Amino acid sequence: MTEWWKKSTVYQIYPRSFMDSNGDGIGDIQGIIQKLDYLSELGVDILWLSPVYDSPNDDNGYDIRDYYKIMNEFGTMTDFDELLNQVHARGMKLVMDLVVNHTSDEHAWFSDHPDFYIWRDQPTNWRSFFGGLAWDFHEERNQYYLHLFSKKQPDLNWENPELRNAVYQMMRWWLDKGVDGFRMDVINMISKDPQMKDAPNGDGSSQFMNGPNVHTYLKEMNKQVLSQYDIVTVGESPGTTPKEARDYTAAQNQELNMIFTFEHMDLDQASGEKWDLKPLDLIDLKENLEKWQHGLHDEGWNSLYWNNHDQPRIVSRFGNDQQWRVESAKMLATCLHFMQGTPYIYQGEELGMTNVKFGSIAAYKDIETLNMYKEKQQAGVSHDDIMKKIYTKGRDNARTPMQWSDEENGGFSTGTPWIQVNPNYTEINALKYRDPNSIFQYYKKLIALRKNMDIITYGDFTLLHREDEELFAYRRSWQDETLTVYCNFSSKSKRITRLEGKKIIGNYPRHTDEDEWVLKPYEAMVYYQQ
Ligand code: ISL
Ligand code: CA
Repeated sequence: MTEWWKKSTVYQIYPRSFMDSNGDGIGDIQGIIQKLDYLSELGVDILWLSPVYDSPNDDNGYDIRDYYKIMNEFGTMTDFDELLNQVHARGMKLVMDLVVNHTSDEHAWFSDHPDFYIWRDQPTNWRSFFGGLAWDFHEERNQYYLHLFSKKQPDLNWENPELRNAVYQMMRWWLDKGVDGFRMDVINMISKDPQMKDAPNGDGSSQFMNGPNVHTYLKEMNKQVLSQYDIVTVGESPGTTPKEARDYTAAQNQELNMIFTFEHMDLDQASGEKWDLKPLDLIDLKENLEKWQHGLHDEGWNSLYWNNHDQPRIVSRFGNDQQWRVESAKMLATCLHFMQGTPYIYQGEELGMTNVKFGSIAAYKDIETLNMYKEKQQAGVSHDDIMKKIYTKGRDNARTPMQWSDEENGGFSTGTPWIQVNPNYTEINALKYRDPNSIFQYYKKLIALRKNMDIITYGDFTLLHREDEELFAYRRSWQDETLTVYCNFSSKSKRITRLEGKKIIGNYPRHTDEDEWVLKPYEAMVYYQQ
């Protein structure tokens, strides 16, 4: 089968916040259908939907109650089938989120098939990702069950072959319907070390991330399901090194096509805790991405992303969301999209949407944020200090509704949105997406260039100006072609030496022909030479 996904760009939709078609304040499938022409115009190849399955929404759909049913708030299976047809009719593909490390505790399996879950008489000291102990006591059974995430997300027991078969059957059901692949939620956590033991600081990750049988299970899944279809797979895998990533993604291993890694998302934290804030050192970012570019160049494949529904907005994070918002949004896009791998765009990134600062904790909805607020407050951290963490890293930064227009609620809903719209919707919205200078049009060009230039897909990667703390520059080379990418990550002007060749894209209209060139604030430019 061809590796078509190597030339594709993926667009992630968080359905709850994308477009509300019926005024109940919650985005839905008909809303997505209304916006397909917009996405098609952007030129993306694959749409990835965050979970749309039936769920009590303890974690916004990442707690699935029924894998075979669409969440009522989002619509019906008929709406879903229409969406799939409409996506295909536009020559795009549709990828589903597959959440099979855990289910909701309201899934029928939790009572009918308790042996599908993980039970112990005594808990370990592991902490859950969402705070508190990762074990909860179940009265009837008189035992503890494991939940790496919320207590309404019990972990599945992949040691049980019956459970694995039930998962594979469900995957086949969706693939037979015609979906084009899966993004697999925390798939590197499905195999737990059977000896589960207490861990320093309650961090049990070495006993469940990339655990003892994970490759056996993925090879089995590949053989029984994935290899039978022409699809794309991407595994979400926190705590994974390039070596482990090769094991998951090298073609001959027959597991997954690519994975989401996290190292570059953890560079602005001072410790293992995401809320322990630290400013980004650009050299760390450059060296980290260089390591991944080299690590997966000949074997395996990278996914490229700055944003998703769990991360703050990149323009507020590594760019400048004030004076240089448009410039820095385009610069960040340039920096990412000329690397080797499959790029992912998260809804609103193509508009340069920013982080949000709600004054009151009551405006926040994310379980991770709310649990953290309570824990820190109990530990004596001041309200202001906690809010600063939320403003910088909270997941709701990415989850405020899409800003379609300057109308009420940013054109997202005629009702009351489930989470407030970022008040900057009056300035930042999709109304002028056809303006040739818009961020949207810039992304559109990047997507088209990737399709037309093999060097972007196959070329090798060399970091330039390694020591420079403000400039991210690199070269791609393939056969007799080279691409030179220069990105200024600062609001200062930077003098550089003249680049040879032809400029193929940049976020400022001009470039001088003098011997000494100056990069403007957040300027990005790419030169092509043959
Ligand atoms: O979001 C995180 C930190 O802020 C991560 O720890 C995140 O929980 C982890 O990357 C796993 O994420 C995925 O699984 C979670 C879900 O809450 C996330 O939205 C999802 O992307 C549990 O299903
Ligand atoms: Ca709705």
